[in-house]
Amino acid sequence: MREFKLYAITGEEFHQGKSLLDVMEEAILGGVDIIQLRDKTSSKKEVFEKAKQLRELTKKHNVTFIVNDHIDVALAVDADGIHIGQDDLPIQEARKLVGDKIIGLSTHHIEEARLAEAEGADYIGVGPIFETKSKVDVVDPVTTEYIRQVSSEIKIPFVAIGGIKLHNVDQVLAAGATRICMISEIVGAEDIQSVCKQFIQKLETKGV
Ligand code: TZP
Ligand code: MG
Repeated sequence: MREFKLYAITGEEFHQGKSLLDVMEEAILGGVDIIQLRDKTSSKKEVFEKAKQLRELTKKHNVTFIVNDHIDVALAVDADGIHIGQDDLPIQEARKLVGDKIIGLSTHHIEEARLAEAEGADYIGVGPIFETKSKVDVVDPVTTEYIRQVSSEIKIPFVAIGGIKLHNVDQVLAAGATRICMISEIVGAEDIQSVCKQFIQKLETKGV
């Protein structure tokens, strides 16, 4: 898959009245290089409509586009990939459906990371690093210790997620993360572009 470092996920409950497209375009202009549509409440049809719009936006800006959960929607809009969790289809089955599209998998433990790599995930999510209110069924924070484990052992790309803010991202980078993913800190920001640029600067300062 194409290299990425700043990953934004939609979270419309944080969008402060701005449209989904405006929020994600601001994030892209701020330097986000991969976006994910994550919508746990809308109907399939609504998710499809949003995915279609985001596909167009990401094409225009040459940014990678991932759909959470809905493999059929990802295929219908020709997204670049899907993101699934531990309770979704096994990787091998998802692979049969999506072919060479990107498959990302959320992991919370080194055993899950090892399995994801063995089964052919293209990248893994590593988290939640800190406490977060953005995910309802979230497990306890895995802490930056899990980042250390993954960065020393796992070869496929990984992205740190969960409760990451400008004020704590240094700990995430110090533990070995070179890719970071946020919902609320980016899409809920007053000035989204500025927040993204500050994250990019932090990544660049660490030599990423
Ligand atoms: N997966 C693990 S934590 C999380 C997801 C989707 C939520 C991250 O949201 P935030 O607002 O960046 O903490
Ligand atoms: Mg899922």
